[in-house]
Amino acid sequence: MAAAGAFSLREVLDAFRGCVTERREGLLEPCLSGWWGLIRFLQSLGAVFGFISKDAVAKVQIMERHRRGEQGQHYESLQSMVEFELSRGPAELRGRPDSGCRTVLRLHRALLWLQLFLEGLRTGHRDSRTSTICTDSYNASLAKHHPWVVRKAATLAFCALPSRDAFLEVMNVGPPEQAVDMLGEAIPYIQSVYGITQELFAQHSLLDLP
Ligand code: 1PX
Repeated sequence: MAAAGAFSLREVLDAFRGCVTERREGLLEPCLSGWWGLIRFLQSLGAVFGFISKDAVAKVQIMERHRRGEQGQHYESLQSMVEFELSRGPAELRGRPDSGCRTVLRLHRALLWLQLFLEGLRTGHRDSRTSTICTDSYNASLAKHHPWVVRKAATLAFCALPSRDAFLEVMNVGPPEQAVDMLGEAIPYIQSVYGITQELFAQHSLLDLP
């Protein structure tokens, strides 16, 4: 159990539990709070990850601006956001670098990385290298959307990751076995957020927004 007030990854991953409603709607606010927690965790891992957290912060802030803006009511759920942004016409949507759909798509792709990475951590051996798990998850997900220079910088940063057991330790969920159990509980929620977003974006042909 994490000490009171200490940062624990459990609360972060728990935030993703509240993202999908019974009607399979994706709620934006709990997702964004989950993202803030992940970003804080990433920042605690050191300055080498600064360029990654900076990009994630920028994207979460774009989404918060939409949610707090004049059209905020349309940004309550992923479904209402897609409907609203599509209603403005596909040209407008494809031409906007700060559209909600495009921004969510970037975070959505990163969520696939997270899912694979957490699953790799969960099922890895005690002495597995976190950097290898991270690189494999990255190559199987986000890497195909990134240019060479970003791939290179990301892969270099991954080398700074601590060993698997030390990593499970900094998650601050208790001893490694307890952290592994927590991951087993949390991963399905992340999969569910990923699944509904993938389905929604595929249905509206939004999976390749530039
Ligand atoms: C228990 C483990 C928890 C670990 C938490 C770590 C949270 C990581 C959050 C990463 C979010 C990354 C968002 C990236 C979005 C993206 O693809 N952006 C690119 C495209 O954006 P654009 O607007 O130009 O279309 C952008 O070019 C990205 C630049 C930065 C590099 C992104 C590398 C992503 C690597 C995956 C995360 C690695 C974290 C490793 C630490 C465990």
